[in-house]
Amino acid sequence: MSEPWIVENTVSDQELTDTLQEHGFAIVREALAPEQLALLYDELDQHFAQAEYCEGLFYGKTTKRFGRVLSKSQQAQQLVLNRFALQPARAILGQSCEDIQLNLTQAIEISPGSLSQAPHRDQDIWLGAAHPGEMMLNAMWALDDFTRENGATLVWPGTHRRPDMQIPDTDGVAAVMPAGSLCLFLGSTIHNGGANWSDRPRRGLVMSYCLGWLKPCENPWLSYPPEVARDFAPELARLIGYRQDCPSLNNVDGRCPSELLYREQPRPAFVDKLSEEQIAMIEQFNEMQLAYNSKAA
Ligand SMILES: O=C(O)CCC(=O)C(=O)O
Repeated sequence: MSEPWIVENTVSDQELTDTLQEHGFAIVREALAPEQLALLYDELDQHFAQAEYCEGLFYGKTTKRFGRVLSKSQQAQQLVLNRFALQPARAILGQSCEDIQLNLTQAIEISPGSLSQAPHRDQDIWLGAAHPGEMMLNAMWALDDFTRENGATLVWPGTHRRPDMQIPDTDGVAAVMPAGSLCLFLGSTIHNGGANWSDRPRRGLVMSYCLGWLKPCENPWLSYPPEVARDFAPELARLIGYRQDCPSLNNVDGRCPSELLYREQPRPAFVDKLSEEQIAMIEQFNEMQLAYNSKAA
């Protein structure tokens, strides 16, 4: 019998989001068409070959990683917008922000002989942030078949409900899935990269989404400056930070950063973006001032 966190690629957005929230993770089998996977693999292959091994206990000395993936692969740009990742991200994270954003893009190759990574929760990168809701959603795209032997991501179901991080005393569930499948896991879910006991590397691509008001892990504007982001789909450009949230978060000289991409004639700077409640409060305050001034005159 199939595990309850595994769904087919015919799943509805709602069912996928519910599965993810129930278990802290969900696997969409064969989320990519074979042709799309082949193109993605080809685009990333040379970058994996050139990438250096990481340093340190956490990243692992027998693991290769690289970021700035959207500049290296057009297919990867489409993955960010893929409905299986983006819709649950919007449904879950969108409850706590005006708009969500891309947290990082990271390609990961685990070499044969690698030990399991330390179990962790990705949301702990924002040390000390006490937010009651979810802060992050990761989409791990399997570029190779993920197996128990070759280092499939390990996930601890239900750990997204724990108030704090503890090293689990049980085995994690291996996200076993064919290449082209997707493992979604919340930033609050304990997981790690598995040990690779096979004789071939295991490649995966992580696209991570987070609340729009957090500092993203991968600096989006230096990774994708305006001359690069201009060629991205407008929705993708928004996700990497070319947007302004109410009232003025993320502005450039009082204007929305998207104007750096598309507008030859800039709009006026420092234009209010207020909620109806804020407008009503300011109007009331101004009426009070006028009444006071007319009495004093
Ligand atoms: O490679 C994987 O399967 C997961 C890696 C991971 O969780 C991480 O590096 O934070």
